[in-house]
Amino acid sequence: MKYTPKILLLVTVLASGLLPLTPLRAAVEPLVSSETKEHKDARMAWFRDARFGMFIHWGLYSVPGGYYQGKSIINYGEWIMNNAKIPIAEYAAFAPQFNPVKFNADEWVKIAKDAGMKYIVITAKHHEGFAMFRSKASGYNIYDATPFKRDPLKELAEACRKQGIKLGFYYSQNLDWHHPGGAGNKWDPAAKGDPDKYVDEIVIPQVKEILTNYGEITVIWWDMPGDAINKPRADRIYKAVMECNPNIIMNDRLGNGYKGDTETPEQHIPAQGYPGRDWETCMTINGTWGFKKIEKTFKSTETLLRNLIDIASKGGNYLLNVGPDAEGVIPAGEVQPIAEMGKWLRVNGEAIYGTSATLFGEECGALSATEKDKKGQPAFKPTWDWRCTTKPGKIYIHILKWPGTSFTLDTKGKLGPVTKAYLLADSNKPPLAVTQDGTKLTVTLPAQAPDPISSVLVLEAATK
Ligand code: H79
Repeated sequence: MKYTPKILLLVTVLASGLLPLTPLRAAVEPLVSSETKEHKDARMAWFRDARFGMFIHWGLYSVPGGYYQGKSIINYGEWIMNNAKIPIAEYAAFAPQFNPVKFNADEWVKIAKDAGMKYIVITAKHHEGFAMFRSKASGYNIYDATPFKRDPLKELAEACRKQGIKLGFYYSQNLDWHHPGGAGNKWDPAAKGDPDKYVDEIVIPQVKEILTNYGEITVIWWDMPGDAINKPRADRIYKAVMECNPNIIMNDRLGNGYKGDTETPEQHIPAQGYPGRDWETCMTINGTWGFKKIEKTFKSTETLLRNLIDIASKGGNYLLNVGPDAEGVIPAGEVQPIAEMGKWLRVNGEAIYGTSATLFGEECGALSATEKDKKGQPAFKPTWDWRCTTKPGKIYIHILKWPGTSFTLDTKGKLGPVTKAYLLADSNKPPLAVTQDGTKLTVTLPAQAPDPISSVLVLEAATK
């Protein structure tokens, strides 16, 4: 069926159910400030509850898997075309070799779900320019240019809907090393072209395809703004997105002053989060986003869980990446630690999902007096004793370093009398002894931590 954009907009708004019909977000973002706080809160609610999502980088780059002409190419696997300066025609010859017959959307979604992730963001098109969906706008796509002849995004969208996981799409709007007029390819003259034509004939039609052919898409994740996206082009792209789904969550990487809904720190966790802004740290489990055969070292469950807890304590989300291979299999080294995270979340998820940031902040660490970071600013030195998240009437202390038989906290006057204290991991949750002396709170703990990575102490008290 073919819908006109106006009808589509109405259908999307009606289908989104709980959100009020007006005011919609304006067609050009600087006017978005007219959106009421209530509307924005309703639009962001699922994202704020989710806290943990799966990023999937999957593209043609999984075929070379980090190798070109028998040599291992340094840096990110999805950047191989650029890093090895592979000519367009030669790179496109990976397409006939791409036949990921082991791809199983239900399995991928189950891996995310078992890990405790609430949403998936997958690369619909990365900088290489290859669409991972059936596209009428460009034949350079997985359905038309490979022997696979399937649309993985369609299968993923169906699996997500079945299993209750939200789906978002990453789309590289500026860098496109394949299509003429896209930015970034300075090594092959065939990339030269008119950026307006590129935006109007590739970006906008493809964005409309991914936002209308796959059911409700909840996130649009731009990346690497730059040359090809001047202000009028950014405005046209944004307008197209709003026509497709005015309730979508958009990140801060479209370019040209578009702030979007989310800050997107990459490969790091900011010292204090972004007070007053929604945010999401995206991070790899190994050293690459896109699959590389050479990558055999993966972050530990402990590191990943601490990151998730740290991020939640600062009010953010963790978008953790997996990079499936050319057969469509997510590397076991990535599945294993996230499955362990899921185990922890099944016991302790109450202290992560739908929580708000810490009442304190100093427990996260401090700026170094001597060391500088890459930008020459005082380096932030995290400490890993405990973190705090909150819900109305409850304070969760994530104890990372078990203190022995008692936990002491300076409440700084931020909570009222504690009416009950217990450990989330204790199945029958026997109350723990609590003493409060002014702002000094002491909780008696068992000698051994229930969980070697993090045990959650729940304090029931009013917060101020
Ligand atoms: O999609 C993932 C990355 O490919 C993309 N953003 C995430 C989510 C990203 N690519 N690059 N960057 C972010 C930062 C820039 C890195 C660069 Fe480089 C330094 C580009 C060129 C020099 C890394 C090193 C890539 C090639 C060499």
